[in-house]
Amino acid sequence: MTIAQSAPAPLDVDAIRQEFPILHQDVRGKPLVYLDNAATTQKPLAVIDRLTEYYTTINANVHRGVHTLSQKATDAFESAREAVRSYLNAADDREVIFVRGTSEAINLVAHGYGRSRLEPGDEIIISAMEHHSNIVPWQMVCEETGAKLRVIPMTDSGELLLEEYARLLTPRTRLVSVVYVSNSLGTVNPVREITAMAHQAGALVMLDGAQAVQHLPVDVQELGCDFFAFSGHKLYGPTGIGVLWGRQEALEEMAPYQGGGEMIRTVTFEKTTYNDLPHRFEAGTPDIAGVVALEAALEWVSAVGLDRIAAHEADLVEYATTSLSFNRRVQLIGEAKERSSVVSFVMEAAHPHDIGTILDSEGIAVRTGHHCTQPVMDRLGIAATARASFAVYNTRDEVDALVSGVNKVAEVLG
Ligand code: C6P
Repeated sequence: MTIAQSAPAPLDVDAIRQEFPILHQDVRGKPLVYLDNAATTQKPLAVIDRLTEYYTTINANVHRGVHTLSQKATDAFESAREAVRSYLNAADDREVIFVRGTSEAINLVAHGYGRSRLEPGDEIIISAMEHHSNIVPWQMVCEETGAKLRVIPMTDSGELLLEEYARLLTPRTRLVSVVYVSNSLGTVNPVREITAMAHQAGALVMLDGAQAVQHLPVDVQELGCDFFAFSGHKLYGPTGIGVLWGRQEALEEMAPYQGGGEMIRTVTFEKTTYNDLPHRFEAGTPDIAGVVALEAALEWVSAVGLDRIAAHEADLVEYATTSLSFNRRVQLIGEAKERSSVVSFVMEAAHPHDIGTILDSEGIAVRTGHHCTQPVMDRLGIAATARASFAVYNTRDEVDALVSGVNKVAEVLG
């Protein structure tokens, strides 16, 4: 097969943009250029309509009623669980736990696994480029149990040092939790290798997929990990809904995280017995509308095609990287060989906050700050970066607008 034959067909980005009403507005008198997609993506009409349809036709509580609406809501809810199973190629839909987002998914594992399995002297390994959501829950659980946190170091260009990781793995290692795609550097980590090495040492593996599922096809069985977390709102879905996938045996070993309705089988004042998977980890009324609309988001992404999305975004990242490099005051942060959809940079004599403010005056939305990865900033000796992050609806014209905006920053700040 030639390269031309195997390359995915290009996207009709104009048509895609028509599906995102929010993009068609002016901000500060200029057409909105939304480049803050790693924080949250905008939502297509298919997702917005599904939310409206849910609330206007079948809204009721799930798993609780014999009445028709409750049954329809339950069917829609469980249909979304099956859609997530299929999206991740999980073996069984009981392995799909609905949570609020990646942060809650990691907290669930840290506390559920930590409380039932960790002992003083046990070790958890994370990496130097974790989001705070994949640091703080482990620190909390280490404090409670006497386990120790170990950190895989990284290079200046933002790549994990696997030989150091190999040295950190010991018979005391219980769990390795690593980000698949870094939100502040864009690095795509070699998670298959990381997982295989952890398993050889007898440790479980959790992957933070918050910045992966919207850019790369994810097959949890092929990755071989034990837990995988993602947020719906970074995948063109609603805020407030996310997923923890866990291998059935790994989930079975965990203590429940929160108590309440739905997660129980029987309750007396003397003793409670717990429900089966997945309900054991879903206490209380879930975000039913969010779950139902998440299915619409997965359908939408699958219809566009992750291979075409990835190819389009790779073009934008390369174009942005090259174009920004012409400005000698720009220094790119994060230059790993494998990267995805994030371009982080600093500028000589310009604080990232000022870069963000001046870009906003041009209608351009980027994120500035430490991106909830303070240890990454400390490691690189910087306080913050400006970050442009891309989605399927972004265009080369928008990259041109970003580059003009950055040139204006250089002019204004002298
Ligand atoms: N990163 C960003 O602008 P929640 O907030 O639970 O949906 O996701 C947390 C999270 C976990 N891991 C990674 C790699 C992430 O990027 C995020 C969220 C956003 O980069 C908000 S800080």
